[in-house]
Amino acid sequence: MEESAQTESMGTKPLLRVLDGKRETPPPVWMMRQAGRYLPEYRAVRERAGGFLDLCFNPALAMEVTLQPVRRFGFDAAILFSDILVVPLALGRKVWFVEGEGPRLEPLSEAKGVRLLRKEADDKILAPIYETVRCVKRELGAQTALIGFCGAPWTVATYMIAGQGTKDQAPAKAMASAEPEVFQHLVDCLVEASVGYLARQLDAGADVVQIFDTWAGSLSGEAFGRWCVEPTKRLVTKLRQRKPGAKIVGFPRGAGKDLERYIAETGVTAVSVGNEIDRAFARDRIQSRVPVQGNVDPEILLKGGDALAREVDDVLQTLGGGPLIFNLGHGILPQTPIAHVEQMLKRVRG
Ligand code: 1CP
Repeated sequence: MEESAQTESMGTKPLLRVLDGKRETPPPVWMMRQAGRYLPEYRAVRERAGGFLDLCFNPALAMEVTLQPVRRFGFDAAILFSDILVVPLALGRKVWFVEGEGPRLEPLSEAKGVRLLRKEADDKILAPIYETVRCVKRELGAQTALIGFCGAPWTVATYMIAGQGTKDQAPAKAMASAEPEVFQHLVDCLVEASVGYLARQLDAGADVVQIFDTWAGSLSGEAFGRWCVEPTKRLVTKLRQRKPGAKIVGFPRGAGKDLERYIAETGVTAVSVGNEIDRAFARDRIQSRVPVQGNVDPEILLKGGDALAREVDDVLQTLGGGPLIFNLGHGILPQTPIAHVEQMLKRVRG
C-alpha cells in the first residue's frame, strides 16, 4: 500500500523525476537557504519565535517558515527549516546562537571529551523536528518535493571542535592530523547519529535528503578521502540499509575536481555543485553519471540585471540538456532583493 502511494507521488514531482535521471524542461527550482532573512515574512516569524533554536524546535512556526518561500515563489521543493547543529545538541553538546554572529558550541578540544560522546542522538530532543516534517508534508501540493537534511560528519565536526564557524577549519584539521583515532571516533559518532536522524526524517515524509558538506573544500588528497568521502559513503550505505532506495543529494562544497571521486565512491543519488565548479566539467564529468543541482552564483543573484540573466542562461545552456535541479551554488545572501529571485524564476520558467 505504502509502496504504491510512494511510487505514485514520485511520478508527479518534477524534482523526484530528475533524481530518477530524467531531464525536465523547465528544470525544477529551489534555492539553498530559501527560508531566511531576505524574506520579510521570515523576519516577522523569527521575531515572534525568540531565539533561532526556539524557531527550529517549534513545529508550527518551523512549518510556517518552511512553507513561506514555496507559497511566495512556487518553488518545486520545500527544505525543512532546521540547522545542521541540532545533531551535536542531540549528542549532548551545548549549542546556542549569538544574534548577528552565528552558532556557538562548547568546544571539544580534548580527546577525553570526544571519547565521552554518546553515539546515539537523543531522539526526544529531535522529535519536534520530525513533527515539523509531518506537518509540512500535509500542507505541500502533490508537485512539491520535501527535502530533509543533515550536515556531513566533517563539517559538523569542524563546528564541534572549534565551537564556532572558522575560516580555514584549522582546529579540526589539527585534531585530525595530531590525533586521528580521536577524530575518527567523533566522525563515527556523527555517522551513526546522522543515519538515524535522516532515516527518521524520511519516515516522517521527507522525499529526499541532502548532506551539506560546506567545508569539504578545505580537505584534499588523502584527507578528503578519509574525512569527506569515507564517512559520507558509510552514511549513504547505512541509510539505504534502513531506507532502501533513499534519494540522497550530496553537497561537498568546494570539492572541485575531487567531485568525480566523491560521486564514484559515496553512492549519492545526485550532487549539488558549488560556484567553484566549471560548468562544462560538471556537464561532461558529473552530469554524465548523476543528476546535478546548481549552481547560480549567489553574488550574481544579489546583483540582478543583465549579469543575472546571463548567469541563468549559462546554467540552462550548459546543464539544461541533462538531469538538472536549478539552484544556487550556495545559500542566498540575506541582502538579496526579492525582485531578483522573481527575475531568476521568470527566466528559468519562461
Ligand atoms: O537567525 C537566523 O535566522 C540565522 C540564520 C540561519 C538560518 C536561516 C542559520 C544559522 N541557520 C539557518 C537555517 C538553515 N541552516 C537551513 C534551513 C533551510 C534552508 O535552506 O532554507 C539549512 C539547510 C542550514 C544548514 C547549515 N547550517 C549549514 C550548511 C549549509 C550552508 O549554508 O553552508 C551550515 C554550515 C550551518 C551552520 C550555521 N547555522 C546558522 C549559520 C549562520 C551557520 C553558519 C555559521 C558559520 O559558519 O559561521
